[in-house]
Amino acid sequence: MGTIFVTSGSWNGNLGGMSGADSKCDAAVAGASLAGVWVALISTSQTNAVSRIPVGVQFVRMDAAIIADNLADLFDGTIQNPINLDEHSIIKVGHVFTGSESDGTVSDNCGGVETCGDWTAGAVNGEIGMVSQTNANWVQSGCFSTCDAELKGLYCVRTA
Ligand SMILES: [Ca+2]
Repeated sequence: MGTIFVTSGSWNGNLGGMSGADSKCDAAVAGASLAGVWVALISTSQTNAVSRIPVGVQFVRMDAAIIADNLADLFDGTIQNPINLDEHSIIKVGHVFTGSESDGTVSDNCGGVETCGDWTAGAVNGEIGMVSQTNANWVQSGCFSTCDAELKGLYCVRTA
């Protein structure tokens, strides 16, 4: 448990809701023949990302580099190494959809709820993270207004 990768794939903000985002993580996991149960690290207007992730585990990257010592450490505004390895342990650059603030709750700092319409897209705001970053920008790097256009990845977390 606790491994986090960034997907090699990228999509627009129409992820098919939270379940669709989880399915994209499942497909990446299957494609790389990884074990376990995984979820996408995203929030919706109804669910905070922090509530989807287990307490009491250490978070590591695909190469076992430590990301955070526990859930509180993951969402305290800094991580120990950037989450820039994909499911095949290949370095990725760019952004991911998170819909989340640095504390793992749903992003609402740009005048709405920045979840690309709870991941159904349309030209609404979505919060994104930058995979190269270890400050709060890893999960909250800005609101993004063209959910229906540009492509972003996802962070996937092993929860069991
Ligand atoms: Ca931390």
